[in-house]
Amino acid sequence: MATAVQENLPPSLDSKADQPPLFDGTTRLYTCYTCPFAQRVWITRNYKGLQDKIKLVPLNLQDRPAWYKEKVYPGNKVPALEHNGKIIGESLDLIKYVDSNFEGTSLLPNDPAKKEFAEELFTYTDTFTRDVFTSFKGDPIKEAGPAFDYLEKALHKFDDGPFFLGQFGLVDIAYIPFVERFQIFLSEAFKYDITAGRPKLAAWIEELNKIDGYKQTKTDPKELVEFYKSRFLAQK
Ligand SMILES: N[C@@H](CCC(=O)N[C@@H](CS)C(=O)NCC(=O)O)C(=O)O
Repeated sequence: MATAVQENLPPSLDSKADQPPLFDGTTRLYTCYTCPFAQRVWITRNYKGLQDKIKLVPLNLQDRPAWYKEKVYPGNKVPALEHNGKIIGESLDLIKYVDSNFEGTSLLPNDPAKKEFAEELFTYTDTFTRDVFTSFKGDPIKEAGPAFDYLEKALHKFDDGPFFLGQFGLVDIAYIPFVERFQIFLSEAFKYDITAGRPKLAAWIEELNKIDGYKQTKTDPKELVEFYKSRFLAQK
């Protein structure tokens, strides 16, 4: 596994940047370094050792190039993947797509009980993020608790490893970009430690932080706190 590759990350493209060639046979991940959805695909790519197969094309979302919506992805969001003459979006679809269409360690289990639980957890991601984001406007200690308890309980289900399905895989990748941000912000803005009284969640985060393919994708905590403060706490 080529997970220890330390990449020089390319600079983000803004509205003045030229469009990279489209459909020239290169596989490109249109991304943004601070986007948690795009981070899911970035981790998958890194962990599978696909740094040379999938080229990062980071965008500055605040000053987005017009060609992105017009020529590349009408949805105008990141992530999007250019592969085999097509553009594909949606992070949860993309992590599964990258896992099954490229070489490298498979990140979904074969065991039917684990497969079923994986789908349940993929489905819960939107509820999880919505509930926690909503709590920022109220009392997160009370209102976000159940969402983190759900994860704690889920982490108890399989005991053959510290990850959701025992071994590291796509379910962990789906959650970690959000849990990373929530942990930083809840601690900084509300003095709320999401791992207190949740030993499985604490161990899960600790184990993830040993994975190079993830470490390289982590967001800048200071920038995140400023961004979330302005977005969620400004009118309080
Ligand atoms: N459901 C999409 C959400 C992607 C998304 O919302 N990305 C944000 C950045 S974090 C974006 O591109 N926002 C730009 C916009 O909405 O104009 C996914 O899972 O890929």
